[in-house]
Amino acid sequence: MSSTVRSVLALGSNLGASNDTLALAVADLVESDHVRLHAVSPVVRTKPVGGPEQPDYLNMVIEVETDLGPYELLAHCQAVEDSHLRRRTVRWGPRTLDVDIITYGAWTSDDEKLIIPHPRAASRAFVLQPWAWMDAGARLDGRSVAELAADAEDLAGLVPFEGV
Ligand code: PH2
Ligand code: MG
Ligand code: MG
Repeated sequence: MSSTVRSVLALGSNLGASNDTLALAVADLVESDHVRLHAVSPVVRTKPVGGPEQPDYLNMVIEVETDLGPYELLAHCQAVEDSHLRRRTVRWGPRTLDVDIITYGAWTSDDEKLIIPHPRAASRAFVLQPWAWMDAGARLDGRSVAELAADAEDLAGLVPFEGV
């Protein structure tokens, strides 16, 4: 890989064998010659935020190093979602696998297809808390990710994943 960027990806699943799906998805994401795994967070169990009544989620974040452009990385994440039978029906509805790009280096975008940093990440403990555990010095929107996590409304519904 020539010129590379560090990117934080958030993974979530609340349908099917979620822990297996997350593990396979991380492997699928970094199997590409264009993506290297840099860091992995713990897995957390979280109460659903928004959407219809649905099962609890398992969430985690990873940091990758990539020479893919942001839209290429988005297509790669969506291909991994599709390979885990992701269906896009209900917004914020239950899903086998969600892979969201949270940050892509220092790059920012307001494009409707790809908003970076992720527009809701700064208020979501299910992204922020595993991220803070993975990288204690991480910052988002000029604030510490650990501090943002402490302020997030959904923090109370988050527990470390203790197995099935
Ligand atoms: N993803 C959503 C909506 N709500 N809630 C939790 N706990 N975890 C998620 O990953 C999640 C959510 C939309 O992507
Ligand atoms: Mg999402
Ligand atoms: Mg998504």
